[in-house]
Amino acid sequence: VVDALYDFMPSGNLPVPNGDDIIPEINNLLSKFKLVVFTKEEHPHDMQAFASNHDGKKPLDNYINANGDEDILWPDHCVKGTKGAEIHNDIDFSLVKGEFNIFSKGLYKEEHPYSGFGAKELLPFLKKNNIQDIYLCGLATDYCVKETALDAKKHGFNAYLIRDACRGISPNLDAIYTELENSGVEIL
Ligand code: VGL
Repeated sequence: VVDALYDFMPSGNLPVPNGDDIIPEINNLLSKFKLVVFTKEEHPHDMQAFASNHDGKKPLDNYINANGDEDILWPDHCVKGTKGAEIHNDIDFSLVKGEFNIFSKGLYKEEHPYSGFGAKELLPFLKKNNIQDIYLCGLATDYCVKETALDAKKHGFNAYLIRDACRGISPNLDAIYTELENSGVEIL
């Protein structure tokens, strides 16, 4: 469950349209899995990916990140210790029959990983648990869910995206679904 966090909900600082529609879908899914992993972002205030930390820049402008790649500047979001960085409270953890774990990413100002595998402990954790199939949902389809799915394939897992339990920032996600399918991610 990728980044089902208050700042990505419709009233948050980086709202994903209808982002809260995924919550009942997630609650319907939680009991079906042996192991449930939630990811969350926990950014410092001085995050380089925040437009507010660049003079004269605004959200959605481009910048060159610490790796030398062009990337997008975002409004301040999921700042560590704020409500925006919390998992939505209507997600009912008690429905998980097996184990659940929470992994945090984006803890350092230089790096804004979109992928859940940006939490470095995630890959060894999944391997240790002999996981082969990863079913993905959460926010946002076109950024963090997509990158997590692509990384899952890269690391040799079977990856399935549960479409109704995701929402995207862009109103048209067709190109995202095509890119994912071309990379071997199955869209359910
Ligand atoms: C996300 C943009 C910026 C996401 C995170 O969770 O998809 N998108 N930070």
